[in-house]
Amino acid sequence: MRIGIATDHGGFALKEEIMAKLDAAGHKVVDYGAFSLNAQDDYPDFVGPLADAVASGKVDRGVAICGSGVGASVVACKTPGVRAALIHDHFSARQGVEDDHMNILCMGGRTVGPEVAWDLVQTFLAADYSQADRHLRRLGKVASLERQRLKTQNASEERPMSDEQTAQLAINTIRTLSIDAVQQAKSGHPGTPMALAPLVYTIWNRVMNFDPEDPIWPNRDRFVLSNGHASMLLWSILHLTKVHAVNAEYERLGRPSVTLDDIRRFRQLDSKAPGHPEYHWVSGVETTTGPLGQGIATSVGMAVAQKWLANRYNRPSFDIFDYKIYTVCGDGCMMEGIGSEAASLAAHLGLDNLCWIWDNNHITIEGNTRIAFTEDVAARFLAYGWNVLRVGDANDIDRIEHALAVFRQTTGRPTFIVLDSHIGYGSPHKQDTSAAHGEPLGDDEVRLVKRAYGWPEEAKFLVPDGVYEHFAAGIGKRGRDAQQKWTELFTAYRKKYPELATEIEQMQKRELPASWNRNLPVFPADPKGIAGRDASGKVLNVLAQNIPWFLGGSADLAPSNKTTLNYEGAGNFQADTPGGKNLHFGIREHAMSAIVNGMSLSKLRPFGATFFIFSDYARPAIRLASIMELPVVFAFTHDAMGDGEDGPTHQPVEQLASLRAIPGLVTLRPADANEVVEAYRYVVQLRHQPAVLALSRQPLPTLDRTKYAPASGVSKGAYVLADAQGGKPDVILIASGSEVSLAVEAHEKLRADGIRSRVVSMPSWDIFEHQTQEYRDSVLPPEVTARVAIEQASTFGWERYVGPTGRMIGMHTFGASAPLKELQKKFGFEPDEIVAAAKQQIIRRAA
Ligand SMILES: Cc1ncc(C[n+]2csc(CCOP(=O)(O)OP(=O)(O)O)c2C)c(N)n1
Ligand SMILES: [Mg+2]
Repeated sequence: MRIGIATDHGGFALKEEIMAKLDAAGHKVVDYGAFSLNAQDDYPDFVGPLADAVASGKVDRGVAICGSGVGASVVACKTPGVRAALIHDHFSARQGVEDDHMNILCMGGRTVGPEVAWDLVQTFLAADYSQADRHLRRLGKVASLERQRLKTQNASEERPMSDEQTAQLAINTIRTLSIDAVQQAKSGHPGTPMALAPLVYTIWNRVMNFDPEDPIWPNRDRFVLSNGHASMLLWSILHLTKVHAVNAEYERLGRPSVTLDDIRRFRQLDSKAPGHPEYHWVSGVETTTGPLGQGIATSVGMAVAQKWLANRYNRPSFDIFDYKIYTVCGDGCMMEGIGSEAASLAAHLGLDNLCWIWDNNHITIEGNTRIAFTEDVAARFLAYGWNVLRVGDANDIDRIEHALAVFRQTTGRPTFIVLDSHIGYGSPHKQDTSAAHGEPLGDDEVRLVKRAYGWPEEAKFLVPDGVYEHFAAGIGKRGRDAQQKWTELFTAYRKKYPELATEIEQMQKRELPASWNRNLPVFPADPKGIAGRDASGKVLNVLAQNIPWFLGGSADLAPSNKTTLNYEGAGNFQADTPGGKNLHFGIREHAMSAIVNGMSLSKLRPFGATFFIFSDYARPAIRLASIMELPVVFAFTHDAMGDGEDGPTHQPVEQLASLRAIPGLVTLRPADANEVVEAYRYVVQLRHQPAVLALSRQPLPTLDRTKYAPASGVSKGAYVLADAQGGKPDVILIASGSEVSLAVEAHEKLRADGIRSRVVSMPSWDIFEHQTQEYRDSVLPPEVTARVAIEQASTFGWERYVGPTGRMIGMHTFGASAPLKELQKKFGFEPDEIVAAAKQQIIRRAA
């Protein structure tokens, strides 16, 4: 057994003797002092720490001695969870444990001799708590007295809790809510909330300007939990600060975002306390996190947005946008490549409104980070150009607060705070181990942890009196004051700058300015045509001029993607020109995609661009944009074999299929320049869906819309572009993008051969799927089963439109390095192939 022992000068000699005997008997003895015989020594100085050690489970039982033993027992019992008693006799030494779960034996050094004392100690150690019903009942009452005392401590007029004590109580409430929720759910991550509760407490209650009653106030400080597995931190703080719920129409609902009941139902269906932070599902969550690294990268987009918004809208004496972004992350976020990309760009852009706090606990799932992660992270961030600070103790809220103050005073670069912490803080058996990361602590350990926190051991989901009030007086008041001040400021701003104010209001509701579609180009018929990317570039330049908050850029491919906004005054977004509308993401597709998500979360209308093949590098953030329902535009060019000579590594094959599989994502592959215009017209009006545009590298004929159907059919996802004359079609040719004009050529050839064919341009499966059955049947009449689909991509999934007997002309392998013409021939993307396939279909049907 691990035995702690303590005394003052009154029992010094006895302590030394007992220690020697315990040692000889094979116990592990921890000496809490006194360490020499000195009449100035006072028992509280030694018995206090012993009591703490027993309560926290660091030692199993304690022996406390002073002159009479009275002082020692008085001090020991001050610690919640300690049951100490002054014992003189053998009977009480046993019974104290068996009946009353005594965990510290107190003796008088001047009243019992060494033999009796040793007999008492041995009896004490040999006894076990009987756990008989009556004893459990009594102990329950003792615990309830402790609990009451904890509750009333703050309420009591005579003995108000100090700020420090209340802060500690609030922090421990976050911890214990997290522990209880994980325990109840039988799944989740308790260790990091236990460690980071003081950090989250400090950011929220002492620093952030955030009004719990108005969690969508535009100038609120942002909090991002990038280590999303520690979601109980968020649910606890959203609950304790009484953040209100808001609906999808941005209406405040007047009810809490997260109730205690939600927390009790952590990770259960429909609970507002899901496994990971979910934007859109829980008000007060600024971004969905869980895939490590995404949150920190997204927060860079939020910081970019703040800089841009401040530049456009702030005026002398009108700091409409001056918010900061606080991002908490773990080792995982530091290891993921996307984090490095984002950190590098954040420093380049001098984002001094951005603060990342790294939970440096040296623990991930497989154990200590020494097995895989030994770099000097702080040095890395210094090298990027961040302001690097360190707080050596995650429990030191004053130093955390100070570091955050340094952040707010730092200009020209983002701030990185290394926070040394202990995962599972307070857990005697799990602290500093990966066991604290992702599984419930277990009932016994929960009790020990609560003991360590001075918490009633049996209480569950306890919010002690005074805690809600404490948050109301902190963030509640500060946030409300700031929000009200801002609202007054904005009222005056609206008077002085009505147009700018209207822009801000429209943007916040994801509305568009009245003239958003003015001057959208119309392309005349042209057999040579224009590349999808070129048409896209023209549209982007119009939209960016019509919609002030429409902006974006490419991952170093703007000249190829044709995404440069080159109209007068568009400018580049850089540290010293934060009003620019051209972002240069560098060759960082992962980060770019998360950053545009962050910009969209800040209500800008961003676009990001790269080659379609590298959508693979963007997919994790595209997926999150879909989950979060963000209207981000991804403009991906070089959408198929058009990348010719670059070969298979640059030729997308499976990308369309995989993006079409993402729920909620609008994927569009326009067939000609006018379809490009219509595609943008459609996606810009989306308020809650991201969109991918797959655009051609090579020129595509601009179809003659007097001869064929108008391109506005794009808004239906698929439409009849060219139809059979004089009766219903014998065969339907369905194509997207560059293959549509091939299908039109085939259609004309078939017509010359007297065969009635219909060409369906199908730029978007997703949009088409959302049309009425009637419309879909009108485009693809079920009775016409002779069908050919043509698309320069994996045929995966086309069965749904050509049916079990239809033909698919697509890619079954990777591409090859060669000029496009040769590739088209090699892989069968030629009008004659389509004609042959169509005829076969008709013969098959006839047979
Ligand atoms: C991209 C990604 N890969 C893997 C995971 C699975 N995962 C969740 S938490 C975790 C360990 C994270 O360690 P750390 O960030 O240090 O968190 P701590 O355990 O310290 O809370 C892993 C690998 C994930 N969520 N995201
Ligand atoms: Mg860690």
